[in-house]
Amino acid sequence: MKERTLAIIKPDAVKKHVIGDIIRRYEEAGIPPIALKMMTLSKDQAEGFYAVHNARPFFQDLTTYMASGPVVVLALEGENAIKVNRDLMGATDPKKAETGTIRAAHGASIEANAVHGSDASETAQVEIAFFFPELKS
Ligand code: IDP
Ligand code: MG
Repeated sequence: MKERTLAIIKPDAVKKHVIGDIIRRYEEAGIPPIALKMMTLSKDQAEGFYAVHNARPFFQDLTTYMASGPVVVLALEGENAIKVNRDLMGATDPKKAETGTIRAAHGASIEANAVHGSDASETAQVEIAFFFPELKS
């Protein structure tokens, strides 16, 4: 099924100059971007985006980190885009991520782990609307 997912190239990956490598992986996996923008999140935007995690002990660190520098936000589209992207990303902790995944290649730590990807179709819809309200299904 053709579907959409939201990805974010996080500040650590932007600083490492691997935007191009990461977008190439999306394209080669059949989930090219249909919308993208580079921006620096405010702390408020980062907290809004990660609101589901607001009870987690790392919430303050995570949202400070996500607002620490430019990110690239992308809406990706393709067959099974949500799962295809989660498989491309690898495990949350780059040390546990499978060889060949984005996080294994570029993640610096469990927090600065190179990319975000929606985890289910409901969250994908909410997350795409958060950054691309103009994008209609
Ligand atoms: P995911 O990005 O693989 O879906 P989530 O559990 O949804 O992982 O966590 C959201 C983000 O919060 C992670 O990508 C990572 O940046 C950060 N994070 C998750 N667990 C930890 C932790 O134990 N310490 C610090 N940051 C974490
Ligand atoms: Mg998640």
